[in-house]
Amino acid sequence: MKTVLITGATGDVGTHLSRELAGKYKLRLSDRRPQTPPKGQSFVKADISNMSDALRITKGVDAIVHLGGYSVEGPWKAIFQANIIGCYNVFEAARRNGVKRIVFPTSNHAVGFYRRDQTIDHRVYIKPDSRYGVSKVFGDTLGSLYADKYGMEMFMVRIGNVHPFPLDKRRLSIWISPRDIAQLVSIGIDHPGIKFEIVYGISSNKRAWYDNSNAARLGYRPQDDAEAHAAEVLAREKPGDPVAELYQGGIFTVAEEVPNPAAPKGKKKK
Ligand code: 15L
Repeated sequence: MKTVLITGATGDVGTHLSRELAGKYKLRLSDRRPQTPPKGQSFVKADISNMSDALRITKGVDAIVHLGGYSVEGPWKAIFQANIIGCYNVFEAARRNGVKRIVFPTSNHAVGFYRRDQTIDHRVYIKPDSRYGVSKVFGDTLGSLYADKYGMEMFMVRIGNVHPFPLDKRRLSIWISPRDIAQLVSIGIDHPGIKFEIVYGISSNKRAWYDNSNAARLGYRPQDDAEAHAAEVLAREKPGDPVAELYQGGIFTVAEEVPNPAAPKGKKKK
C-alpha cells in the first residue's frame, strides 16, 4: 500500500479526501492546526512555510497531495507566505527527499477571468481572477519546472468546488462531489507515466464550463452531476454582482480581500 502525505489535511477538501481515501492508501495527514487523526491514519503537525518542517513531513512517502495553503482571496502577505513560500518548500522538499509524485489541487480561480459563455480546456492560457488565483498559477508553473528539470510527476487538478452538494448557481457548473474528487486524486497518485498534466476537478456537470477531456483520457469517470440539485439551487438563488456573474471566477473577480474563514482567530497585529 502506498504511503501518501496530505498537507492541509484539516481543511474542507482535506477532510473529505482523508475520509474517502482511507483504506486505499496509508495516509500521513499534516496541517498547522493539530488534529486527532481518524483510526489507522497518522498526523504530523507542521508549518510548511518552514523548510525544515516541509522536509520532515515529506520524508519516506510515495506521493504527496499538497492541499496546504490559503484557500480564498485575501491579503497578499498571507497568500505569499502560504501559497508561494509554502508551495515552493513542499515541492523542493519532495525533490530533496526523492518523492516523485505530487498531486496539486490548483483552482478554477487560475482561469477565473474566462467568461461564463466560454468553454475552456486544459490548454488555455491562464487568466487568474485574484491574488489567490495568481498563487495557484505559481504552483502550476513550479510543477511544470520540476517535471521538466527534475523528472518529477506532477498532476494539477484545477478544482471547482468540493462539497457534498452544489452551493449556488455558479457551483452548478464547477461542483465536484467528495467521491469524484477522490477518484480524480487517486488517478493522480496511481496513473503510470504522468509527467505534467492539468485536469479540471469537476463532476460530470451538465452546465460545465470546462472541456475535461484530458481527465477522461486518463480514466476519470465522474459519478455525479450537479444538475440533480439544480431546481433546489436555482429556487433559492438571489441576484449577485452583475460583473462577477459574467466571469467563471465569480465574486473573486471583484473582491479586494475575502476573509479566510479557516484562518486562526486572534488579535490583529498593529
Ligand atoms: C477555491 O479555489 C477555494 O479554495 C474554495 O474555497 C472556493 O472558493 C472555490 O474555489 C470556489 O470557487 O467555489
